[in-house]
Amino acid sequence: MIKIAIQKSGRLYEDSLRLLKDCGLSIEDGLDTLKAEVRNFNAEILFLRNSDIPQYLEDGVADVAILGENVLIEKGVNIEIVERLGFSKCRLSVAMPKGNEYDGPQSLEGLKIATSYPKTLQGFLDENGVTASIHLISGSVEIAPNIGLAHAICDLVSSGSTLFKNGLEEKQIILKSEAVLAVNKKSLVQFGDIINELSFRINAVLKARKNKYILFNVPNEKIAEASKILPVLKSPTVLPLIEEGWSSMHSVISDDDFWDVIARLKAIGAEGILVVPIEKMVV
Ligand code: PRT
Repeated sequence: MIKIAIQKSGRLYEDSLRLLKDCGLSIEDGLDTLKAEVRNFNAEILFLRNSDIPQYLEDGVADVAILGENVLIEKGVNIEIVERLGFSKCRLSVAMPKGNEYDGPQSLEGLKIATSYPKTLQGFLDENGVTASIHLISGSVEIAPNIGLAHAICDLVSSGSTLFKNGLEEKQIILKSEAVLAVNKKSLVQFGDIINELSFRINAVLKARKNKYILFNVPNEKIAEASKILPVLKSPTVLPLIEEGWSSMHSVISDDDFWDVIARLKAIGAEGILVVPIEKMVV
């Protein structure tokens, strides 16, 4: 049985649980807040603090985990990332009070920078040959410049509204992060089959989320043109309609191409365009 760690509560919790459930794992909603059984998969779920997960992975308490890549990098553990999961996206950035000049990393020379990510920040400073003093704070980093504790901060940013509210400007992105599926390398040897099965299912769910199934009708003479518009997996399915001279075409399109493809199909005379979500996608 493998032990899968996810965040106990916080930004990653709901998306992590939903992903595992979409992969068909039937997770007991028991009273135990530390772990839950999975009825139909050879696994157990451990609910842990996101920031503690790297250590639990490294110690082999958990075999696999869903966690923020930023904490893996900060802890510097030797853990393998198997999948990037596309949620909880953020960046670790240096920010300074509005109006402060910033002409690159050298502008941080001699400054005091408050952060909860000292190792990642130190790595960035070293790479750029900058000497600055790092002030470790565990929460509410963004108030540090306003209370005179630091000249700059290095913290996670997603919408940017926390920086804005505190009169700070994002000056330098140090790291881009998202939720990842990470695995202890020893567990990969011991439980390779189960972990590969989990990774395969996650892949199928993520691909499905990024794509839509599209169906539409076109005059037969437009089939070739419509095929060129569709960025298809192989080639589109074409079925004759009862109405003489018309066909129905089916294909898969990515969310990124969606509006562009629809507009171009309409322009060549496609009608009755239906777009349907895909539950799982195995290619
Ligand atoms: O206690 P535990 O260790 O489980 O979690 P936590 O309380 O330390 O973290 P939590 O739940 O807040 O975040 C968990 C993970 O979510 C982080 O490690 C990141 O991988 C990811 N994530 C994504 C974020 C953000 N976006 C984010 N915006 N984590 C924190 N923030 C904070 C940031 O620190 C700042 O205070 O949100 C504020 C900025 O947000 P914006 O939208 O105003 O820019």
